[in-house]
Amino acid sequence: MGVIKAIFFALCVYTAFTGAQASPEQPATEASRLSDEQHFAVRFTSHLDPIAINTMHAWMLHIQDRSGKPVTDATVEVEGGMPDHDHGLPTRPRVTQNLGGGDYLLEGMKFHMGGWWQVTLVIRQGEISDRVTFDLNL
Ligand SMILES: [Cu+2]
Repeated sequence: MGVIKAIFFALCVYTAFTGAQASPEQPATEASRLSDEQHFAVRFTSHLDPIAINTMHAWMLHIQDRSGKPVTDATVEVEGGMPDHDHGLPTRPRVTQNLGGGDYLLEGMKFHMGGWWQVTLVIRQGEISDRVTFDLNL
């Protein structure tokens, strides 16, 4: 184990024991949310249910515009991490398929420890760019 990795790990263990209690109640394998500027309504469904630690899996995303019409030409980038631990996702998930009808396949999801995670999708459609954040308590 490299030094950086060891420090990172120690920090995670430390914060896991001293960590804030502010994490959300809801673990979720499915959730819907409006984007920050309300351009999009986004639903994710995890193919892994319940979401298990350290298990690579995929999510299905469904994106609608504010009138409820499926958004079929969006690009999506993924950010995320554990706010209490100050680290990001252990993988670099990305949308690998636009399945049509507003559905997108997001592959490479993995969470390497229990606790409060946030996953943010940066969605772009033409000139519009907006973000939606999902909270998960694993
Ligand atoms: Cu952590």
